[in-house]
Amino acid sequence: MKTLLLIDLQNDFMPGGALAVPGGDEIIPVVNELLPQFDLIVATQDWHPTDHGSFAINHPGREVFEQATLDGLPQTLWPVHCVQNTEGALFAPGLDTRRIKRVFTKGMDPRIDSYSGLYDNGHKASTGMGEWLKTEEVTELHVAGVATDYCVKFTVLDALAEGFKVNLIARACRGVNLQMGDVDLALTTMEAAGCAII
Ligand code: VGL
Ligand code: ZN
Repeated sequence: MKTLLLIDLQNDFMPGGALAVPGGDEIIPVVNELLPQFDLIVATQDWHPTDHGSFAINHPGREVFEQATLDGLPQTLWPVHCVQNTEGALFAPGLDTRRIKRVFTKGMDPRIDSYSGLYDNGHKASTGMGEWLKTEEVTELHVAGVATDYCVKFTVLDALAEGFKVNLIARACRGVNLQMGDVDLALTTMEAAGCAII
């Protein structure tokens, strides 16, 4: 089963969204064009409650993009984004979702963030994605989506650690680059961990 994993292609990560990823909309047509090459398409959705601990607004006196601590882990404080059942959490309207077989939501526990599509940032709870892919006898993944330096990176690293062969489709990914060079660093980190950047 040639498998494509789409990370967080949601309105809030598109230009004009609450946590816009520069050029995020440019990859939608690229992804649509890739779909026919795959037998199985799986997606993640960032899916936060309003009281989520990654939102700066839930840390009185703290600002967006500051560093904080959440559940004992370093945490970037984000604008309110991808709140469950809101417009911003929906898949980008141009994305052809018809062949997405499963969607795995993440980030529902207010006490911890979940960049990876497989586990929360503390590796305490699984989303079920890795287990499900294994029951489907998937051994290799192609990954596309946003953000290269957050959810894409941590999904790739967890998938590699779970024993999947992972290919990152670079032209179908975009990053935040909160600090200059973050995307390049993410690519280097994924490659060093065994991911093929294609
Ligand atoms: C993401 C920051 C916060 C992502 C999600 O999809 O990369 N980044 N929540
Ligand atoms: Zn989030």
